[in-house]
Amino acid sequence: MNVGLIWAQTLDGVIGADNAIPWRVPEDMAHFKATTLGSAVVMGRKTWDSLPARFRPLTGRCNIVVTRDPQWAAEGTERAGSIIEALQLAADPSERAAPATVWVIGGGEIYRAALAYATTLSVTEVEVTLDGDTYAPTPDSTWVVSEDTDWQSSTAGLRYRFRGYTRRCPATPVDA
Ligand code: VY7
Repeated sequence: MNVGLIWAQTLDGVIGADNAIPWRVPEDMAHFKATTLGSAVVMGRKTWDSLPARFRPLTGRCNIVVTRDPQWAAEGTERAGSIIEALQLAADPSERAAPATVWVIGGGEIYRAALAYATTLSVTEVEVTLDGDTYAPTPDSTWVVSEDTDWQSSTAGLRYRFRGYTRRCPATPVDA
């Protein structure tokens, strides 16, 4: 099973402020929906809370929510106590078919914990600078850009571009 991380960020790597996305780019929401449809999505409990109630659970996707609270439950979701547990749950489902890809959809704490297990990153860069309290993880040199679009203009005014990354195998020293 492929593990992907998908996020949208400002030029400085801000992904959130006060538990919300501090810009509006409808084309990115459409890209997010099209990319994740038919997959399992893993999110942290704060990201679950940030979704407007009418959009929860995200339709057409298996919703897995990570929380340390063993009592937490919400209709249409599966609960996991850690990222590892969430990925295992996505890979070995008891009541449904295993999806080809699991998309980790946020937020900051979950992206940082999931980066080590990921094979793909889908990053939308929004051409804006603003203050936030939550940041995207930083892909290290094992990540290579596999897709890079030109800047596109949103109907909402801002420009945005899509960038895809895949992991190359880490360079290890040759035996002596
Ligand atoms: C999160 C919403 C937030 C507020 C209002 C509506 C990339 C995005 C995310 C997460 C954009 C969101 C929504 C949009 C998606 C709809 C449901 C309503 C759907 C991410 N690149 N962009 N995000 N929804 N992780 N990565 O806007 O959601 O998919 O059905």
